[in-house]
Amino acid sequence: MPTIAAIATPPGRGGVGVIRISGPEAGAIAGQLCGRSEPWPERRAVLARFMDEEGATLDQGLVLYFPAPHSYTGEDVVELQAHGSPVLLRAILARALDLGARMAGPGEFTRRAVANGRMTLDQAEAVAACIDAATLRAARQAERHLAGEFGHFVSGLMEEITHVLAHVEACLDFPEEDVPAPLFGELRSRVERELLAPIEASLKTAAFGERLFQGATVAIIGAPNVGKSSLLNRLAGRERAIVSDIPGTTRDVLEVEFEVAGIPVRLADTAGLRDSADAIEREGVRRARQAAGSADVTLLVADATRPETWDVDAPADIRLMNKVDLVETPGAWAEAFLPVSAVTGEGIDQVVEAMAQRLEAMPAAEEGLVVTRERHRRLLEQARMRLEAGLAMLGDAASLDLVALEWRGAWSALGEILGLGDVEAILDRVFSEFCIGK
Ligand SMILES: Nc1nc2c(ncn2[C@@H]2O[C@H](COP(=O)(O)OP(=O)(O)O)[C@@H](O)[C@H]2O)c(=O)[nH]1
Ligand SMILES: [Mg+2]
Repeated sequence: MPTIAAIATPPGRGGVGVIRISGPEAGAIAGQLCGRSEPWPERRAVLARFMDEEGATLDQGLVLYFPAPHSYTGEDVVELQAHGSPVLLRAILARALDLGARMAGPGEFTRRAVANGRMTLDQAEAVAACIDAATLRAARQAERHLAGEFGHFVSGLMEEITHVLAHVEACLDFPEEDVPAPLFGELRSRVERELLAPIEASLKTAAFGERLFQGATVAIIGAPNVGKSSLLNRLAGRERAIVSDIPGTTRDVLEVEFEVAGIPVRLADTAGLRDSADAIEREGVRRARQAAGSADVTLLVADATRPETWDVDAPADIRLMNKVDLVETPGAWAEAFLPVSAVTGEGIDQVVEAMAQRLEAMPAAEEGLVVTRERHRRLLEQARMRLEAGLAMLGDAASLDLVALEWRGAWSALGEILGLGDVEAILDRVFSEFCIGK
């Protein structure tokens, strides 16, 4: 294995910047870089000077040495903590490359950790998820995955399949007529109870889980001047969109990020939908329709003081009746619209609640482990399909070997979540999404 190196901290200036080196030459390269001939003490910070090829000091910092196998990658790892200057960090990295390290590819440190059995593939994905998490709720889920909870769930299912298969294999050894009849019923209920039920339950969390990490989009649409921009400002908790009593003020789509039940949401304010002679406003209306078309949730806003805006049939996920502070009693719209006021804040909590429901956010209190990645969901679905295919054929001894084939397929699909199987191909796919230095 060649020794690899990369800057592990993000681009830009900071108090500290870290360069990571991993591989058999890591200690030696760091030694030459710092002009140190004696070996590095294990996992203890050493103050050192980082030097260029002429021996001139580039920077001072700390060196941490983690010998194999007890390191992040399972190889010898050195972390150089320099000052967080991009210029210095690049110069130190260049020196490490001169001394024989190779520039690490995206996610290569974590990939080596997987290859060396330091973590399973789902845990490696959780490393990326931890870093990418945009909300605390997402970060908490990522941490549970990183700790191996999801991997534990999956390997539990695999173990159960192995037990079931052992029974099937045992029957295969019987002469056909001797297979005890109650066995099929037992196998069936065991597969349903111990495998299909938990897989089903976890798949139910996937829509929420994927949104937790990828985020969702919500578009606010409606006629001009109903208070769309005011509502966006209210929901986002700050003044972002320009509010005015002049219809047609908002033209371009304006997005703000905020959280609904821990899900990162991009909330889009749009131009009021109307026919306009103004070319720019017309383009705004076109973009508004486009934003509504691609949004996960659309919020249609109407104005309690203007009955012509109470369009009950307009397609929308949630309908809001704004400016209820201006009317005494709800109008004929009461059935179809949630009453709100962007000015007083009335009804805003209910809007957020309605969005959370639409986004299938479960209450945080009941939150179990959540399926967070499309890759995991697809493999769980595949496992479910193969388990069901096996069940459909279960009934006579003659087809038992076909049943076993399906259930072995289910086992492999689950194994792929953990990175078993055609390892290299799976790793290529997963790690292409990583950033360098991880
Ligand atoms: N009284 C009252 N006025 C509102 C409310 N929401 C918006 N407005 C007013 O309605 C006008 C249009 O608001 P704006 O947010 O620009 O509407 P948009 O064209 O739909 O984006 C402005 O004068 C706002 O101050 C509300 O809930 N109550
Ligand atoms: Mg507006």
